[in-house]
Amino acid sequence: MTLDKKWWKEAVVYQIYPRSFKDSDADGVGDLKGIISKLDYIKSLGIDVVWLNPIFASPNDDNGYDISDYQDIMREFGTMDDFDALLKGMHERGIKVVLDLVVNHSSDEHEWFKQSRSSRTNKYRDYYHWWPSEKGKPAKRYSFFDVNNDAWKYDSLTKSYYLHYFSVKQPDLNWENKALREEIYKMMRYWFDKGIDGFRMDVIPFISKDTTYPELPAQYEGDFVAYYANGPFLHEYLKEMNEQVLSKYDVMSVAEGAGVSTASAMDFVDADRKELNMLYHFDGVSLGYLPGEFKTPDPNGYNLLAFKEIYSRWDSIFAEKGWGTIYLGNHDQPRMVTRWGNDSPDFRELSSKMLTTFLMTMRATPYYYFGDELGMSNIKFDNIEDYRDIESINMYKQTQEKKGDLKKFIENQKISARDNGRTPFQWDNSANAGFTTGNPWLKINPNYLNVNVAAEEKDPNSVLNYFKKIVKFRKNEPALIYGKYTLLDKSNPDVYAYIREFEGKKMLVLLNFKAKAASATIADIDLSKAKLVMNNYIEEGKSLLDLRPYEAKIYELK
Ligand code: TEU
Repeated sequence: MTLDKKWWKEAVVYQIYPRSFKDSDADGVGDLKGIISKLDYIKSLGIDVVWLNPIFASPNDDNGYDISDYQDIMREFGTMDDFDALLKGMHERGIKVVLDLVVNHSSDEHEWFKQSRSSRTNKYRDYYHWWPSEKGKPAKRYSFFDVNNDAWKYDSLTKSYYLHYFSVKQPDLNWENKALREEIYKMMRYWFDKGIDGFRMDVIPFISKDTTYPELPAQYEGDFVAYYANGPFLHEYLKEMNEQVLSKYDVMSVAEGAGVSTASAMDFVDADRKELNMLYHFDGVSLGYLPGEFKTPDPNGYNLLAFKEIYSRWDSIFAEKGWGTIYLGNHDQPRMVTRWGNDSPDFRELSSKMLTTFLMTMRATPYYYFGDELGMSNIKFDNIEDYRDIESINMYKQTQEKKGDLKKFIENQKISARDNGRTPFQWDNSANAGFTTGNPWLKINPNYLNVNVAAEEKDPNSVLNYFKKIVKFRKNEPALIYGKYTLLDKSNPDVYAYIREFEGKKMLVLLNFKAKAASATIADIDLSKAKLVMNNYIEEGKSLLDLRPYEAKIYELK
């Protein structure tokens, strides 16, 4: 295997949700000046890249994923001068900055859409997807956020329907229109010329549409997401984007790979295809939900054997070329310790460290979500009134309209809702966890009194200090970055065991995913000279292959 070394393969990416990181002007919403005030904290983590969720002008129907001006900063977040200062501050600390490219759709308050909907002959009409009503209702398309999951909205001004895969205020942009694509490339160059280091590309697999809008083809059998991710000219557009923009800069690109499988992933990230560098998949984070239900956790929890199969399969496709990503949390996910670990008082810290060990020892670029380094957990709202996320609010309305079980809906959302991962960052045990002196836009987890930066910086055995330690360990250990991954003890239902090896060096990773003692079975590997180099327990355990609840161990094998 030829080793195609790249900085973005060796990086640890830290995702900041600006709305919830730090508020500097007491409006209860995080902002860029707030991030600037915490640059030294970010530096202290030892990470290399910061991914900021959308900071652009937006009415915030979907918290910034509905952009009304791609070259202006969201009013609540500050000004372009603030952004320039933030970028400078990050670069001075050797940290790269990746922004969020949301170009499958814009806000309906974008000037382009205002023009487009004003008349059927407006020059911006074909920047979006329209269906004239005299042709009847167009074929069903699924909308993630519409109360009726209907992706066509009738607009009386021109007696036409427009397409919106997400909320009604997020009309889909028409990438089949070259003039629109040129506008997007121009905007990307604007940000790259300012010095940003890459883009995370929001649902980029969805951008190409068959503009005859046929009925869902039979081979997709109700699987709209897979259909959306297989538009007719998707890869032509990504190649064009690379040729016209990405290839001109030393930058990274990562696709949010909704609808992308191991069968299609290389179409996006095979370097020979000159499209994108990386993508993140949804196979892992979808595990443990009941099929066909809205984000309904399986009462039996998730199956570790399936978890191991998914992450091993995604490693295997990049064995020779391409490159993977690894994450367990982001702004669309609940907190990883609640979803994948155990947020009870006995196990929250141990299982946070165990999950972090997994993320930092796989052969993929880790995308680590802010707050997980503290072991922040789900807030588990009891009332729909506490939610701010359009997805939770509209799906609750849908359940109400369908006379569904609202109590069950709320119970499910305690585990799976996106707002669980969006509660304000917990800085200290002062009012509002030090996030704001105003009224926070979203409630703060009451556990901030002991789960916070100030407390954990002082505790050598905190989740935070473990995070810093293992990030540093990974960055100094090429075997954990480029090393070959081999799954061990495949059928073990409790322990995830694997080897990472590079240039003769072997690292054994043992992770107990359960709240009980468990043992690994490892044959054909000489463990006689194994040296423990990382452990999430303070005291070393009694034997190498026996693990205590949620124990994570890394051994260097001579
Ligand atoms: O997410 C789109 C997406 O497909 C998944 O995140 C998921 O299906 C969605 O969150 C509904 O559960 C991206 C952004 O990450 C998300 O925050 C936005 O709401 C969405 O696109 C629209 O821009």
